[in-house]
Amino acid sequence: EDGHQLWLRPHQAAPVTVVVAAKNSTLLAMAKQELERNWQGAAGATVTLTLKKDNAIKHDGFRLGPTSVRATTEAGLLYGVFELLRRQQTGQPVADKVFNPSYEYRLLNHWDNPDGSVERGYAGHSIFWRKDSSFVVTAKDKALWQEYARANASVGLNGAVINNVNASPLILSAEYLGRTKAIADVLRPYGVKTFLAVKFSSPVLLGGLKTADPLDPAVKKWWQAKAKEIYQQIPDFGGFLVKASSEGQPGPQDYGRTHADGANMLADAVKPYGGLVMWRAFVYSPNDKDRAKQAYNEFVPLDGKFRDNIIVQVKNGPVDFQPREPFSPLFGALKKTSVMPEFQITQEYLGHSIDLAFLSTMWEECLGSDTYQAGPSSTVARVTDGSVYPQKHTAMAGVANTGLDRNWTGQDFGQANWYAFGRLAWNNQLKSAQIADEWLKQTFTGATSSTASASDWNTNFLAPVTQLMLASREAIVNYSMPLGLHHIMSATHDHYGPGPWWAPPKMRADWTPPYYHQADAQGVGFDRTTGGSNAVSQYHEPLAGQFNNPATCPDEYLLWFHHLPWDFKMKSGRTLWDELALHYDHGVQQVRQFQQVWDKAQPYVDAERFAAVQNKLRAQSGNAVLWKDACLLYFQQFSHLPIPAIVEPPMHTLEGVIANDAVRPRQQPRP
Ligand code: BDP
Repeated sequence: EDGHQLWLRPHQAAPVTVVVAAKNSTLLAMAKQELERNWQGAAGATVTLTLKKDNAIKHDGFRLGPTSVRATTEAGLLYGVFELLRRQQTGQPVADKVFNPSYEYRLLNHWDNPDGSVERGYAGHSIFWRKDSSFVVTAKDKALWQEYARANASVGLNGAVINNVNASPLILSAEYLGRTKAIADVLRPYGVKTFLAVKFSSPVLLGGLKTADPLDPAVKKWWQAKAKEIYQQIPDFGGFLVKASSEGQPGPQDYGRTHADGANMLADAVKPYGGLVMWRAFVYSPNDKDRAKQAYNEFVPLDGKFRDNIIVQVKNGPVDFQPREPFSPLFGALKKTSVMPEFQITQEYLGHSIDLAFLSTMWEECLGSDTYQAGPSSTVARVTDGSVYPQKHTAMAGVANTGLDRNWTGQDFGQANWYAFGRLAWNNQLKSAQIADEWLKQTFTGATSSTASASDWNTNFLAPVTQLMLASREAIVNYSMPLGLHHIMSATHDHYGPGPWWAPPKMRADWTPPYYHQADAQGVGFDRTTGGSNAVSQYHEPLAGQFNNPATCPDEYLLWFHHLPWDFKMKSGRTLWDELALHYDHGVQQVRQFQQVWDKAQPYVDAERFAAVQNKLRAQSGNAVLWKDACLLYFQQFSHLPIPAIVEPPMHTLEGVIANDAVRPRQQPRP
C-alpha cells in the first residue's frame, strides 16, 4: 500500500448497464468506464448519461438522479458520474438535484521547471518535465499523466498550468511545445485543459527581438505568431499565466508600461482562439515601506482597463501564502475586472511534506471572509464567482503539491489538500468537515483490518482523524506564527522551521523576518494602522475601523495590524507576552495529541501508510518544539519577561538553534 491510488481506490463493483444518449467520444467512454468499474448501487441497475439543454445547468454542471446524469457538456457528464460514485461510496443520498461549479475554470498551477525540478515542491521531481531534458514521451509518462488527469476530473478540476510561474523562455520553444502537446493530448479526455506560464521577455530571450515592450508592433507580432503556433498543435489550449514585474521577473514596467498594457497585449494574441490570460497580482518591490499594500496600490487604478479575456490572479493574502493572513484587500475592490483567488496547495510555509496540515480550513476561512465591498455578504467567494460582480470569466487556482513520489504528494495527508482544493473550486461553499470526511472515507476505506467493523471504524478512526485534520492548520499557526505574526520562517532551509532572526547583511529587508515582526524593547508586530503604514485603510468599513483598533481587531490578526507593547492587555486578560507563549505551547501540545490520535488509528490503517504518517508526525512534533523554543527565546531578548510557568521550558538554546539553522543545507536551489 503506497498511497498511489489516492482517493480513487479500486472497488468490488456491482454489475451495471450504462446507456449513453450522446454520440461516442473518448470523454464519454471514460465516464462509462468509471461507472462500470466502480458502481456501488443496486446490482443490475441501468444508468443513463444524457447530453441535453437544461437552463438550470451552468458551465460543466449536471443534474443528478440515483441512476441518471444529465448535462449540457461532456465534461459535465463525467463530473456527474464522479459525484454519483462519490455519493455511493461515502454514504450520501442521491436525490434529484442540480450541481453547478462555482467557477468556470478550476486550475492547478504547477511550479515545475523544464529541468524537472519543482519550485517549492516536496514530493520529488516533476510529473511533466524530465531532468535530462528528454523530450521522449514514454508509455510510463502517459500512464502517469492519465492517472493525474483522472484524479483531477474526479474532483472537478478542469485545467493545469504545467510549468513554473518563474517561467523559462524555453517553454515556448518547439521541443517543449511538442511535449506540451503530448501532455495536452493525455489530459484532454478527462476534460483537463492545458495552459502555460510564460516569461514576459520571451520575445527577446527566445525570439531575438531587441525589446519586449508590449506596445512595440514587432513584439505584438511575435506573440501573435507564437499563439498561432501553439493553437495549431493544441486547438483547445487554455492560455497563458503570467508573473511579470514581480520578484525580479521582467514585465511591462521595464518599459514604462502598466500591467494592463502587458496583459492586454497577450490577451489580444490569444483572443482569436478563445484563450485566456491569467495575470498575477503578486507584485511588490523593496522600495515601499509596506509590502502588504503594494498589489492593491498598483492594481486598483487599473480596474476596468483589462480586456475581457483576462483574469487577475490574486493570492489569498496580501503578503504571501503565510499560515494565516487576512484576505487580500484586492478581493472586492476590483469591481470591473475579473479576479480569481490563488491558493497554495504545496506547503511552502506550512511544513513542506513533513507537517500534517489540512489546508481546507484555511481556504474556507478566506473564501468565507466578508469584504463588505458591495455591502454585507460580499464574501471573497461571492466577489470572485460572479455572484456580486458580472465577471466575464471566473476561476480559482491552486499551486500544486504533486511530484514523482509514489504517493504523489510526499505526505499521505497532502493528498487531502489536492482533493480539498478541487472540491472547493467546484463548490466554494463546501465545509471542510465534509471534505475531510469524504476524503478519509475514500482514501482509507478498504484498508481497514479485517477485524474492525464499520461502526468501529467510524468511531475510532473517522471521527478522531477528522478532528485531527480540522485542527491541523491552527496547530501550525499556533506553534509557528500565532496572533497575526507572519513571515518569520527561516530562509536558510527553504522556509521550513523558525528564523525570526534571519537577516543576512545586504539582504532585501522585505525578505527578512525582522521587517515583519518588528520586535523591539517596546513591543512586537507590524503597525499597519492609520498611524502606521495605513494598509488597514485598504479594507472596506466596517473592517478598516475594526482592524485599526486593537480592542476590536480579532486576535488572529492582532500583530498583523498592530505593534503592541509586551504587556498589552489581551481580551483574555493575559499580557500579550503570556498569550504569545501560551499559543506556542498549545501548538506543541496539539501536535503531541495528533500523535496519540494517530497511534490509536493503527488497527484501521494499512501498515505502510500508518508508519509513514507516524514518522512524519514525530518529525513535526520536533519541529513544533523548535519553533516554540526558538521564537520564545528570540522574542524574550526584547521582552525581558519570563516564560510563564505553565509553558514547557525550552529544551533548546537560542544560540544552538541559530547555529544549527546556519549550517542546514538548502533543500533545493531556487531557479
Ligand atoms: C513565493 C515563493 C516563490 C514563488 C513566489 C510566487 O517563495 O518561490 O516564486 O511565491 O508566487 O511564496 O511567485
